[in-house]
Amino acid sequence: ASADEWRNRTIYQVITDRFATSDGSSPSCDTSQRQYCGGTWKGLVGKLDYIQNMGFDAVWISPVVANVEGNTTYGEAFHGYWTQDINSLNSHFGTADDLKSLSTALHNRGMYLMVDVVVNHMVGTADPPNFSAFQPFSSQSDFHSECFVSNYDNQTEVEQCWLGDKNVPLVDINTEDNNVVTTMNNWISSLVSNYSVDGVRIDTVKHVRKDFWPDFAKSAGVFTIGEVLNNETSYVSAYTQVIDAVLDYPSWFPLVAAFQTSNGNLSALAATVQQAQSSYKDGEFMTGAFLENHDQPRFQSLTQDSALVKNAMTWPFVQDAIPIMYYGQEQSYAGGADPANREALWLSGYVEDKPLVTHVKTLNAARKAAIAANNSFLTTAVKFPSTGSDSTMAILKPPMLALLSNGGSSSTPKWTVSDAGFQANEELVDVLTCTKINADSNGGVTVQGSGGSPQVLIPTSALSTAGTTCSS
Ligand code: ABC
Ligand code: CA
Repeated sequence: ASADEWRNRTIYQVITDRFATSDGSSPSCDTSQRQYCGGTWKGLVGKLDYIQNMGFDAVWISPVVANVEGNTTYGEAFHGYWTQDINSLNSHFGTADDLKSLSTALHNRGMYLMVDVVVNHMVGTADPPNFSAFQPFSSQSDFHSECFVSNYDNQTEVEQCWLGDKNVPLVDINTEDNNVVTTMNNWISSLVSNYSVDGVRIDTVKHVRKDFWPDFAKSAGVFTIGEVLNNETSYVSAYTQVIDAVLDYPSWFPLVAAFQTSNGNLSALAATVQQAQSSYKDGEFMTGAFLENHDQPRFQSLTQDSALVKNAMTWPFVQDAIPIMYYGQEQSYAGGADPANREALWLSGYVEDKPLVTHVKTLNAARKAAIAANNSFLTTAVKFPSTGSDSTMAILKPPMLALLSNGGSSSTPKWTVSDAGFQANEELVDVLTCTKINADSNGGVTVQGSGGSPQVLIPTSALSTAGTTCSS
């Protein structure tokens, strides 16, 4: 699928090993041990109802190729990022037919498959690594010579030295070599066609020279979204020129900071978004917005305040980017830094009758309704009208007006938005509670909240066309 076809999607991110087992069993899974816990592609197929019931229409799975086998200083390669052979699949997750069945099962539901891929490195278990264990790059000359990245301000070092350490070196592929380039381009093209992949998440993008990426993305032939782990829009911006999209790390940092305490700075979040809107190739539209992922402590390890959690979770669904949610957030998983943030989802019982499952389901439905009601919703950049207070924030993307606050559960937020762009006296509904209010005679709103909860206002008329939440 093309970048344009991904715009209206919302993505559920899973680590295959931790999402679902083939037979639906629930083996124990101690994250601190960093071992394979038993999740498979077949298991995922069996749990697509759970994902689709929340309203997601795309699934991002962890890397699929064969990895380092056995134990290392940092455990086993259950996460899939320790490639040894790009031409074989990781048999812990199933067979080629299983992966094809996953792709087919998703497509039968109108959902997309996104696969995570690593180009930057192969992974060794000793120093120097055993180059002959790598496929198809099995000679030392296929790699940059050994040096570990230590100065992230030196871009040449970032691109040509190695990540990891001497215990588990991420042996840096020589992506300046023409044979390597051709092999990688052919590989991504086959991977996408063999498994009918709809989109590709590219790992460690900033660790490969920028001009490697356009041909690689073209060879993939589908939507590409890259990981550039940096908090500066000015740094990340350059990568929006070479692949379709980037994960929106620059706004992730202020997002977490804004909502993890009542002292968080909401205007810093808005300011970062505005910088990205004006400096990225397609503004914020071609980015992926997320609150959590497999590399960062879960948000609920930072705060347990249910109102702060709901506000922060709302953000990715009400702004310009493609929303991405990391599995387990809906079950209130609260693991800290890697590896604690990679809990097995089966231990939750996949219970659907839970507040955050309902919350995300409603947010997905509201987004769908907004898309249906305004055919320029997906290309209209969000604005941040003033609200009259530092602890509240308004996000306007017609026909949707999201009202967030970071006062927490014991606060009673109030938003006064004089220029919300609604019709005079128009009837609106907060889709999170199905409570109705009316715009004022200027199309603005004054909203008194409770319990620190966010609100997502949409005109009743927009909801009824979509025949969805709160419409009866
Ligand atoms: C393993 C263990 C860890 C242990 C580590 C040494 O080894 O699990 O507990 O601490 C995979 C696995 C990991 C594994 C690693 C290394 O491999 O998933 O569990 O860690 O063996 C991607 C993936 C990630 C994956 C890899 C490797 C890359 O999403 O899951 O990890 O294929 C860098 C890379 C980034 C990478 C990330 C983990 O490391 O750039 O692509 N993610 C600074 C640097 C960043 C750097 C980051 C790491 O530190 O600039 O480049 O990311 O912590 C902001 C700045 C940022 C700064 C942050 C901290 O602050 O703007 O630049 O980031 O203000
Ligand atoms: Ca590199």
